[in-house]
Amino acid sequence: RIIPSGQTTMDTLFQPYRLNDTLTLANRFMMAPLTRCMAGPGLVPTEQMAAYYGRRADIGLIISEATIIRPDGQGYPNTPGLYSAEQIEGWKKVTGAVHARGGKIFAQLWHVGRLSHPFFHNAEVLAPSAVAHEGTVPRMRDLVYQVPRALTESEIAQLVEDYAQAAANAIEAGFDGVEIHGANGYLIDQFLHHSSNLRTDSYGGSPEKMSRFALEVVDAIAARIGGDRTGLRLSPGAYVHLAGDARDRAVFDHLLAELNQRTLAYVHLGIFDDSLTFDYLDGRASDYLRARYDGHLVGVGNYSAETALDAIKAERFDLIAIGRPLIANPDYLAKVKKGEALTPYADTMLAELV
Ligand code: FNR
Ligand code: 8K6
Repeated sequence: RIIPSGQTTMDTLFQPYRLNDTLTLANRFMMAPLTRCMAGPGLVPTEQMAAYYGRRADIGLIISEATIIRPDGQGYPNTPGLYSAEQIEGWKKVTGAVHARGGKIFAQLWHVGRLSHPFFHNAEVLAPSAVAHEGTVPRMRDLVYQVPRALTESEIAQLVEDYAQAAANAIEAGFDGVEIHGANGYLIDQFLHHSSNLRTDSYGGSPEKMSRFALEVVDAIAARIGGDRTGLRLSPGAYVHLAGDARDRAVFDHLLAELNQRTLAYVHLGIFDDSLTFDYLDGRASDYLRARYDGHLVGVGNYSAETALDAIKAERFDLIAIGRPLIANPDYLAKVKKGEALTPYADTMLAELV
């Protein structure tokens, strides 16, 4: 019998993948975190969200939509939270639906920093430095981003504690772990880039100091729930919400060397298209991470199952996160397995949780 070569090689993606002693995934696919702005009153996850995630439970590891750790971390309407008892109860429906179908799910922990707006919480907008992001909140064009107030060191300590508490809440809500959102120009990333971090105290001014907040969050969460249940998303190449600077490279060089001294579940690139190249990274952000990070690396950004397989065979990364195709195809995995055509993604699909 002749086995079509495409099918046998595709098997690589469908084999179980061991992350660590705690977690073995059913396959190498992850669902990329996808903000859907569909949480209910009190930013509580809904039954519809539980059904939406449950339909995708065949994916090796689902990363939830970004979920705010406290009210002033919000930057978009109806994004879910993980700081109230009601939110924890709501998430139990989601994790229950995924686990009932044999799946695994991490919560992505989020604080948007300077990309917040008092419209959402009536509080101050806080960030590493008093530097505004120029522009307006997407889909809420009347809301102009403000000049944030620079965090004090004691406020930073409180934030670290709030991340750790949200991680503990995630475990209480039944999540298998958390992914720290350190990417895409949000709070943690704002510390890691020179254009948004002008501090001269122990959180800015050198690669070590600029990395400090990210590492404190990693360490506090790992101490609370275990490094084996903790992932981290990073955008070493600035491509959205902040400007890149050639000096940022030294920050990520330092951060990744420090991460190699720790045990995490994985590092996940944050990007929309992995064909993007960055002068100061000498190419693609994924290749830069691969060269410096020793642990499991998750690739993402405009990949099909076929191009992901090629990249994994070339050892460019270990796992593949799929975003937009999974919005359009709840049955993505079954379709790929059978070689069926996928429904193309369109932005209009964001209006509904299919
Ligand atoms: C995203 N992305 C994203 N990233 C993240 O870290 N947290 C999030 O909540 C979101 N939300 C989000 C919403 C929507 C509607 C889109 C399209 C994207 C980025 C996402 O995880 C992924 O990196 C990109 O979509 C690229 O992967 P695909 O879509 O090309 O497979
Ligand atoms: C290049 C854009 C970078 C965006 C970063 C990720 C944030 C995602 C925000 C997506 C918003 C989706 C809103 C859906 C609302 C539907 C309302 C009908």
